[in-house]
Amino acid sequence: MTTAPVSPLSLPRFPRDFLWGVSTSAAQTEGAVAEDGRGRSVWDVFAAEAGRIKDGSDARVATDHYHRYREDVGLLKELGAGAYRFSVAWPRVVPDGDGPVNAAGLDFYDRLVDALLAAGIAPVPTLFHWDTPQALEERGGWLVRETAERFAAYADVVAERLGDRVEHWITLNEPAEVTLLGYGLGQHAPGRQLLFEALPAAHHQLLGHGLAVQALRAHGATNIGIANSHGPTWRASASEADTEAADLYDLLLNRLFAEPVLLGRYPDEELAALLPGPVAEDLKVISQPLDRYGINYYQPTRVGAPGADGAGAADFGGIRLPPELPFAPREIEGYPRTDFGWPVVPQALTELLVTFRERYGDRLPPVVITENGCSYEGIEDGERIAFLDGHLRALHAAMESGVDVRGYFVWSLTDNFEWAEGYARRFGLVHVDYATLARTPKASYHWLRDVLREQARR
Ligand code: IFM
Repeated sequence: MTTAPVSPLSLPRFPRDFLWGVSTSAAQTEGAVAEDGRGRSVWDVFAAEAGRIKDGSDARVATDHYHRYREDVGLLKELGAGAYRFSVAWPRVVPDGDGPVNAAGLDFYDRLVDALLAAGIAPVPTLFHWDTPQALEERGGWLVRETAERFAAYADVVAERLGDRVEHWITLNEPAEVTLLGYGLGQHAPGRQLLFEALPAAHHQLLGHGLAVQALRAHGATNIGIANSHGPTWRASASEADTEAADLYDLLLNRLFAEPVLLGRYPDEELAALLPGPVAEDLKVISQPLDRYGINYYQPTRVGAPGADGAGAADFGGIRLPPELPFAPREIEGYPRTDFGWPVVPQALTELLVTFRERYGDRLPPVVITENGCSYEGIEDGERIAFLDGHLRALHAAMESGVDVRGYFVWSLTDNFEWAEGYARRFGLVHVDYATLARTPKASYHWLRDVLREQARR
């Protein structure tokens, strides 16, 4: 795809105190998986199994952020980022998920936070971005309640160490993907294929979120959010069957993760009845007030009933759905696509935000877009510039129509380990040569730097 140059000067003006940031995660960037006492994560184990990662790679080195974080902080500073969302690797801090704390692991985040603050960048740690300690997985992982409790204990340890300097906290990243891809379909770690029996993993992550909020509050935290992945669900047609299928998909991927947090209830009673434990009591913990609601937005999804013409012809950006599910993906036509095959639909971000405001009203805290980005090859990445420009305009349109949005984080700072896709998908503003680990800012990095300068000047 070729794109015309988009001037950084032509974007509408965002509020002065708008938080401009960039997101990454530990498992995708840090590497150093066996250093300084880090324990094993489910992703270490999963990636070591033949056939799990499409290019046969793993994240033992990744972008070597663990050793090169100062260079990465330098890139953030030169970019003009106001905030850096990274994740803390649970197995680096509590190697077995339970038991002794690894002081050397905590020291790394201590150094990173100090380096960010010295560069004038707000640290935004995410406590869980998919790297469950393997030892906990062997005791049932997120399928069991104990993992939520261990997560809260770990949150307490991190808050104790970093809480004097960190203002913004995120508990979980995308519990929907962990549930669907990790426990439902087995395409991500821990590789379980439980279909609807994966639902306890959703409940226990949400409970872990609520318990972690309590732990963070006990340390005085005043800016806490969750990063949920959301996107509009478009029905394949107005037929009853397609409408039902799309509604179910929307319920499972959007409402199942938003409503316990925002409304204190599950969107469907039959579904809630499948969940383990004292669900009504747990929902009180899960729905404590948040200061921010993080949304990771990438694309809308078009869904219809299975079995009809065209059903199953599409996949969800590399994710294969088994035919026995009661919904099936359909192609979204008429839009450009990223190299990952994801449709580029900026206006769906406006639609999503307006829908959330209409659905949840004043139960929706101020929103932060905690991830948005695209995978393209090349350093002259005009397509990424067009993507970011389009999505920032769509975000601004939602704000103009009254949605309270306080920040926007690009996924991602550097190219990195894209889970089951390995290193084949490049989401970075900065190119990484995986043979030398050299970082080279792409055209989109320079463009965003100019956008941020221009926004700060106005
Ligand atoms: O790389 C991932 C990230 O870890 C979670 N959100 C989506 C990104 C792109 O697939």
